[in-house]
Amino acid sequence: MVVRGTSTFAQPAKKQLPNIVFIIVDDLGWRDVGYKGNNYFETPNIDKLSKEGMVFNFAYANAPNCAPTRAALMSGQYGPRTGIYTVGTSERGDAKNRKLIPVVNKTVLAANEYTLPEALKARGYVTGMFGKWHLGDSTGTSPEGQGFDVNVGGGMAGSPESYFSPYHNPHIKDGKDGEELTERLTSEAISFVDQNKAKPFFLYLPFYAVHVPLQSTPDLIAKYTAKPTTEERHNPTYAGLIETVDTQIGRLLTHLKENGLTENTIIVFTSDNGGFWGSTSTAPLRGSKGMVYEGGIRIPLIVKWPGKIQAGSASNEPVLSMDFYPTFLAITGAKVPAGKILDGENILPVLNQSGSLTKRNLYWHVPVYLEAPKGMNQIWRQTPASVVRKSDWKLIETFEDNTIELYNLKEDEYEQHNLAETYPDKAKELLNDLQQWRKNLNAFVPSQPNPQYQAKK
Ligand SMILES: [Ca+2]
Repeated sequence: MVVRGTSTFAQPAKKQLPNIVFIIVDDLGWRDVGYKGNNYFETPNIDKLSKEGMVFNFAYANAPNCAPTRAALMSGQYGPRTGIYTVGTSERGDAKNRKLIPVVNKTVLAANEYTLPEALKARGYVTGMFGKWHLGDSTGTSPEGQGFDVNVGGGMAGSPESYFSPYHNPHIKDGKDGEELTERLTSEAISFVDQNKAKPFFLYLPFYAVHVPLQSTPDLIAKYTAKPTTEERHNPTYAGLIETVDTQIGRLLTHLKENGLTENTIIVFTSDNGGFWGSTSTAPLRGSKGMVYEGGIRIPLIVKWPGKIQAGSASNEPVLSMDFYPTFLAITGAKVPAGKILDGENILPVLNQSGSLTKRNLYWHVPVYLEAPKGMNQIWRQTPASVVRKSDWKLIETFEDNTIELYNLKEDEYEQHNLAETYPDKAKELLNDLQQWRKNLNAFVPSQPNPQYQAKK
């Protein structure tokens, strides 16, 4: 019998909806954290978080660099739908070295894109972002235009001009000289929590750290200069940046605890691409930021939700940045307009260990050129390519010479043995999947020769 006037709905009341805190550290490599066995960098707060939630061993960024991953996170879609494939122009490097004409890249997420913060806001969430946006800076495409009630620091910039005030950032008022940016963004986030703790809130905390320019305080640089280093991890300034991020995450989590918000808050900790070659090492994975090998796309990921996600658990399920959009819809009951396409999958069954995901392929489409950083001793980090991961298999199709690489990630996590000729049927199967996926999404494939190209003699 239904009694009128009493609440018998399964849908949680708005004040019972879980808060969401989404922390994304820029360019943080998959092993730049203590809980992954790194003993040069010190991340005690992040390590503690890893014991309180679920750690993902095969979390992937949607792209090997910043803007396209953020576009996927906010839109819930693959690159061919948003048109955001890279940072800035796709015609990086020297024209005479580019065999093909790459895709024309978009740098702004379309104003009419129904974003994750818009969906959560419509569900009754207060939404705030503190840090790097990188997806637009005009009416409709700024953080405010895409669903954030509060924005501190977010515009088109992909990196800070300085980690110390004055920041020269039009979206954040300078503090006293020498104030540190990561600490300031965290203070702003804490104020946001204080002002909105009675309501459900979505706190998006995309730190500018640990992206270049590498800057830290003299005491932290001195501390890490004095530490024994390894061949791969030797940059004390980068280590200082990481420690500052960790300290500030600890401060935020303590603040949530002191305000009784720990139990009803989901915490996500992740990165937007693999570690940057100039700052850190992704070894023993192959490649680094900007490349489609595992080192360029594998990222740390922890999700904590007391009572719902088992503390100290781990998952080998491959997941992508864009999976959080449908996951948060499932958790909160937020809705999207009819016709809105979401390419990701709700990973709640993995998080609460109630089931498994569909047998899906993961795709990356990078029809762009990305030059190698100075000192890397190669021309390109990445030439136009496409990738599919199917179960333990990963196929990379590179368009300049139509080369195919096939790796078995279970046997060969470090992508050392190209099995394309050993298993031609498997290569064909994955290539067919990849080509069909590109066709379904009407993805641009570079094929026009670049008239400026000069073949090497
Ligand atoms: Ca990045």
